[in-house]
Formats: sequence, C-alpha cells, structure tokens
Amino acid sequence: MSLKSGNVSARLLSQLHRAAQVAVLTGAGISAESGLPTFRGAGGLWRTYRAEELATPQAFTRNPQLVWEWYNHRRERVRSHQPNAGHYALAQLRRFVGELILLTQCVDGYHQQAGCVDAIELHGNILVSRCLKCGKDGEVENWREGLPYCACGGMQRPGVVWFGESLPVTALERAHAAAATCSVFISIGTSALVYPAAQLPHLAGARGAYVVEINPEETALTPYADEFLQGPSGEILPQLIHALEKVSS
Ligand code: BJW
Ligand code: ZN
Repeated sequence: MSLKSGNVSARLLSQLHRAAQVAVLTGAGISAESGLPTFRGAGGLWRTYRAEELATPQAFTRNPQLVWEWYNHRRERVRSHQPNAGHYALAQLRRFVGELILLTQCVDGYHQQAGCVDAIELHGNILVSRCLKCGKDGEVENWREGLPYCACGGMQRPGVVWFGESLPVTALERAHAAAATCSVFISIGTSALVYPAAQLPHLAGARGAYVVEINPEETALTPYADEFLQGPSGEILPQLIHALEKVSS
C-alpha cells in the first residue's frame, strides 16, 4: 500500500495513521473562508481599530459602548455565516486517528456546529454574555444606551478572553496535557503570535510530536514546523481527508 496521496506527504499520512493522539490548534484563519475576518493582516481592522486596542479589559472600561458595538457587529456576522469545508473536514479527521483533541482560539462555535462538539475553547465564545455582577453566563435581559444587562441588573460583557486575562483554567490544562502527550500536533489558520496558545506547538515539538502547520502564509511557527502545508484550510483539510480515505480503503 502506497501512503502517498496527492499533495499530502507520505510522512504525514504515516504519522497520522499510527498516531494514538492528535492535537489540533485552530485560529481565526480556519473561519476566513466562511467570511469571518481574521484579526491580523488584510481585512483585520474594524474601522481603524486593531484587535489589541479593543480586546482588552481597559478598552471595555474606557468605552464599553464602542467595544459592544464591535462585538455586536461580529456576532451578527457569526450568526449569518456558516462553517466551511475546513471545519467539516476536521470533524472527519477523528475517524482516522486514535484520539483527536481539538483546541481552538476561535470564538465563533463553528467547530461545534460542524460536528466537533467537544472542541476546547481557549478564548471563550462570542455568543456568550457574562454578567459583571452575578458572574453568570446568560441571556441579555435588556439593552440600555448600547449596553446589555442581566436579569439581576448587572451589566454584561462578552464571554471571551481579552489580552491580560487568564484563559479558562480547565481548557488551558487540557491544552497543555494534549501538547505533552500527542504524537502529532497540527496548527491551522493561526498567526501563532498570541500566547499562551502560541506556545502549544512548541511544547508538543519539544516532547517529540510531529508538528504540522496549515496556513496560506508563513507564520512565527513555520521555521519550527516539521511540515508546512501552504494553502487555505478549506482546501487543504478536505485533501487530507481524501488522502486518508484512499490509504485506508
Ligand atoms: C488562513 C486562511 C485560510 C487566513 N486558511 N489560514 C508571552 C510572551 C509575550 C506576551 C505574552 C506572553 N504570555 C501572555 C502574553 C500577553 C498576551 C499576548 O500573547 N500578547 C501577544 C500579542 C504578544 N496574551 C494574553 O494576554 C493572554 N492571557 C494570558 O496569557 O494571561 C496570563 C497573562 C496575562 C498577562 C501577562 C502575562 C500572562 C490572553 C490572550 C487573549 C487573546 N484574545 C483574542 C480576542 C478574543 C476575543 C475576540 O474574539 O474578540 O483572541 S486576541 C485575538 O488573537 C483572538 C485570537 O484568538 C488571537 C489569535 O489570533 P489568530 O487566531 O491567530 O488570528 P490572526 O488574525 O492573528 O491570524 C490568522 C491566520 O490565519 C493568519 O496566519 C493567516 O495567514 C491565516 N489565514 N486565511 C487558513 N483560508
Ligand atoms: Zn447577573
């Protein structure tokens, strides 16, 4: 049986074939082909603001209406768009490997919609609203002067992780554990600039995992990856699944 198939290397197919555990880390790029803008690079600006200027507790304290305007705009986009071929292909990868652990920096919930119900959200979820008074994640009771309020009367914030805030403890622990034990680590659609997520492929590589990157552009991770599959994830991931189907038939 030849393991080589199309653009997917024999080495990667054989690594996946015998992997007991595969960890995947995704970033905003995986949803680019769904029509959601990424944070950095072309189309990464909202009006004239960079993510680093809006996704902070300080920005929210200074101007919560502006920050909520940005999140409402993005929520609308998430709700009116759908997962793409890359999300669906990733959900299929589970069929071909021992265990698949999907770690995502995405806040759009598209992995779950595409069938990866156990995706681990490192940066929260944009559709969640969290009360600053009672701490509960819940429905918006009402909007006043551009701001949402909880049933308890407290103002709400988006249920995401901003710069300077800690990642959810359990999610981060699971991510570190996966990086330490996986035999293949695949980084998809992330600029690999934001920590601690950006550290994960390096941790995995240092423990001997085969590190693969899928991205149309080179990133901070590329020089350290064992394999770089250059291209959009909505094309590369279906090719990968196709190749795995061929070698296992
Ligand atoms: C395609 C494609 C296609 C396009 N197919 N690909 C260690 C060193 C230095 C700094 C730090 C450090 N540890 C912590 C920090 C501080 C900070 C940090 O990392 N700063 C850096 C900017 C230097 N990190 C934090 O503050 C984190 N908290 C933390 O560590 O707590 C403890 C602590 C606190 C304080 C000090 C020290 C420790 C929290 C980070 C939270 C990030 N939050 C955001 C916003 C989420 C909410 C929201 O959505 O609004 O998360 S910022 C934004 O960046 C978002 C993303 O998840 C994250 C990463 O971006 P991502 O996903 O990589 O997107 P892009 O746009 O950068 O890249 C897209 C990629 O897709 C590109 O490469 C394209 O080429 C590619 N692409 N089309 C495939 N079709
Ligand atoms: Zn409340």
